[in-house]
Formats: sequence, structure tokens, C-alpha cells
Amino acid sequence: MGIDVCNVGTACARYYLWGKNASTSARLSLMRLHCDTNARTSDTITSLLKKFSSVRKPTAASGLLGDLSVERQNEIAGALDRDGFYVFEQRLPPELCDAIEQFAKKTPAALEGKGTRPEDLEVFDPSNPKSKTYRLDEHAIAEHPAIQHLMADRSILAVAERYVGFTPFLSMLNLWWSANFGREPGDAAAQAFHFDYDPPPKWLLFFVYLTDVGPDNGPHVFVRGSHKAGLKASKELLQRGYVRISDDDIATAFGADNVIEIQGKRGTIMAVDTRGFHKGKVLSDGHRLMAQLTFSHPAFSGAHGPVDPIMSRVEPDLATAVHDAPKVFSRYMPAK
Ligand SMILES: O=C(O)CCC(=O)C(=O)O
Repeated sequence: MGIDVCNVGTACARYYLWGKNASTSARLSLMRLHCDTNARTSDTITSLLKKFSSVRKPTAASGLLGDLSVERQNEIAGALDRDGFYVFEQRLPPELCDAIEQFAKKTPAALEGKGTRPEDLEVFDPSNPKSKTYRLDEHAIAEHPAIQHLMADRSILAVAERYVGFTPFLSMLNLWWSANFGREPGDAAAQAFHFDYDPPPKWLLFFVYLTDVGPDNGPHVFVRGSHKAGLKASKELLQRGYVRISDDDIATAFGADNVIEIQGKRGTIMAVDTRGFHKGKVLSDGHRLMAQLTFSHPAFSGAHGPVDPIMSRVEPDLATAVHDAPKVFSRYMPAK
């Protein structure tokens, strides 16, 4: 444990003194400490990082999530703090869902177990799925105008900022199809319960359903309240380390009532602290298209590696957002 503590301390110091991102070994050390201390060290490191991080003055923010007063943002952050997830009333407008779905329908994507070279990619054919998931390339995702609206959205950023407690870094974008392919939970498809640890120590994910998601189309499943540190229910599960956990073990530890299957119409937006236990349910019918935005602390955000900068036209609302908070978007729009 001592070595891990030193490793994490050094990573934080290097970030604040020289702006260097934490190494993979520092992130692994932090994860081991997280598991050994029933998540308490992650909370401690978050509190320390917050002391040295900037956060903008809270202001009302309007956008895809509605008109969010500061009070409303705090309420949502409070609900997230309590439950670990929050499903917004507002849905993504149909024209944005259409644009993203059309893009995903025609863009070759990566199949599980295949490579990511252009010749390995295939367009998702719902009538003939060959993989549990089809993942689109992150650079292509960021180039898309409809995705740029999501990236630029003030209400999404405001909720992320209120919840994590510092001005976050947009550290990953994902867009993928989940297919009705095989009955067993897929490991790469994240269909067995697990916690995420990327990028630590505090982050918030936004998931957007771009197709209707009922019980058979692979709803996201979250264990209510399981993101908290020091829970009796988590102790033994976290001591197992970063492993997949059976449905029975989760239900025994947390109670079946706390296992929440989030079904929703196309356009449903949810925020999730995936430090809690979660999974995508195995599909038994149809398919699901889902987008994901991850906001995290910049010190550990190298976890997802570099991505080519946006080269196409930048949508005006994203250009404004970048102007207002350049560091948030620096993974996609490096400073000139
Ligand atoms: O597909 C899902 O709903 C779950 C995704 C997931 O587990 C993850 O992003 O870590």
C-alpha cells in the first residue's frame, strides 16, 4: 500500500508542478487503493485535488437539459450524490437523434475481437449482427456536428461541474451499437456488473439513448447508491479488485430493489457515476445505439490516450464553448 500511496502522491505533484498527466501505473495504484480502502482513498484524493483545482462560479445554464438554475443544478448533483445516477426529463430532440443515428448507420465501426484498421471495420447491419458491439472511431464521432452540439451543451457541462466539484475535462466520447448477438454477457460489451475507474478519482458520464430502449434492448443497469465510499455492501466486492461480478452477488450485497434497469425512449439522457456497480443488460431483441460523454479531472485524464483533433468545421456553439472554457475541450481542440 505504501508504494501505491507514494505513486499517487507523486502523480498529483507532477501534475500541479509540471502539468504532466498521471501515468498508467499511478492510475493502477489509485485503483488498488480504491479497492483496498472500500473507495475511501478516491474520496480523499478527490477532496485534495478539489482544493487545488479551479471551478467556475456557478451560473444558470440553458441547453439540452432545459433551463437549469444554480439551485436546480445543485438538486441534480444532490440526487447524483445520493443515487449515483440521474435520468433527465428532457430528451435529446428528434432531429439530433436522427442525425446521430444516420451517421452511425452508415459509418463502419469496430467489431469485438477484430482490429481497428479501416479494412477491419463494418457497418452495423441489424439483420445480421456479427458482434455484441460496434464501436465508432472517437475522432469521427467528435467531427460530427450533432455530437458537437452535445459536447458544447452548457447544461450538461454545468451538471458535470456541480457534481464533480471542479471544472472538468471532456476526456472521452463514445458511440456504439449494442446488438442481439449471443445469450451470455459479453466482457468487452460490459454486460456483467463492474465498476469503472477511468479516469479517476472522480468523473461523471452522460449516456444518451439514440434508439428506444425497453427491457429487451440492453438497458443500462445501475446499482443505486453503490458509488459511495465505505459501504458495507461494497467492501468484499471491491476487495476482489477490478473484476466482473455476478447478478446474484450484486443482489445479495445491495438488494434486488436497488438494481435499477434504466429503460427509456430514444433521446433519453442520463448522468451516471460509474464508480458504482453497473452493466449493460444482454440484449434479447433489437439493438441499442448509445452515445457517451465522460467528464473527469484533468490530472488523470491521460487514461484514454490522445485523439486526433477536430479538423472539420467546428459548430459555432462548440467554438463558443471552447472560447469560454478551452481546457475542457483540449483533448479535441488543442490550443493553437
Ligand atoms: O452498455 C452499458 O449500458 C454499460 C456501459 C458500461 O458499462 C461502461 O461504459 O462502463
